Amino acid sequence: MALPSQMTALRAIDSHTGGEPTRLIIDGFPDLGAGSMAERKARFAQHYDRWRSAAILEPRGNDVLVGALLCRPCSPQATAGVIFFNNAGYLGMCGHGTIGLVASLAYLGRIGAGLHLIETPVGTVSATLHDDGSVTVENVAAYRYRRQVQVQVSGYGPVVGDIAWGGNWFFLIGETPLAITTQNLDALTAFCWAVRQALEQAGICGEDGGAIDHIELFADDERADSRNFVLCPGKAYDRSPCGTGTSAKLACLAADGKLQPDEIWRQASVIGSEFSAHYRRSGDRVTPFIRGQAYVCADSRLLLDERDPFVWGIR
Ligand code: PYC
Repeated sequence: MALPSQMTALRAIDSHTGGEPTRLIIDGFPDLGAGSMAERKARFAQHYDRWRSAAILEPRGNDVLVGALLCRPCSPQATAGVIFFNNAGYLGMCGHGTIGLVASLAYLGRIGAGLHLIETPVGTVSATLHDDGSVTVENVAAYRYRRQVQVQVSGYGPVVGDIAWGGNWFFLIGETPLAITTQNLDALTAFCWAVRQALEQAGICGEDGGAIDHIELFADDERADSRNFVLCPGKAYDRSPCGTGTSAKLACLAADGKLQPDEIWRQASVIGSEFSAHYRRSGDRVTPFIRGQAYVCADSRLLLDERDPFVWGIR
């Protein structure tokens, strides 16, 4: 159907990976030009940020959605480039989102089973689409930067956690004052948000000076090796076990000698979805492998009407 002249359309494929949604934009975005995904992400943030908010914020989206902009890759060997974004800004890498991207490209008939290279702003990852529809992401190298860092959290007292890189910066807390259950979502969110603010106020950041914008809590789980709660940068919690967060966890387990290379780690999320993960050594870092399944749940056109006062989202 032809659109009225005041309207622009974005074609979006929505999926969810273990309950965590990904909105893949495959058409209609402004051209970000050439260069690496890091360069294009910088251009996106500087000149086209309102397109992020139009695609992800209310009234078309919500705080939980992670956006993924499909880009032409630089390398002819790569299947795709991608820039991930959310309600608060941009992500370096996103594990559940990469699984969603691969499932969406398969739904579109653009790829088949096998190995695919995907360029992201923090490096090239590879993703294997299996015959059963599940996807294994070989993530960028992960590592623990600092062990057992103590931060004073207002209203909670001292909290201790590890700082690790899994494609984003994480603060991983083993001892939580709260049970990780869906009954506690508000309290878990408030605690993690307080930790995040305390880290910022104390000037504690990642090795490259980047904000530690993901807070991850762990507890035992009846079926999996561990259950987590991950608070994302825009204050939404991850419904999936978080691919980059599981990568950061693998790096900590490896550093502590608690998990051997190729040994399987089953990470459950707070809602009970699971990733199966393992790692291989890569110098002083680890290469994480994260396997999960995504389901496509919408194939739609987002319409941007220039007469709409909220055309760029409720910012
Ligand atoms: O799966 O890596 C991930 C992720 C990051 C933020 C939300 N999900």
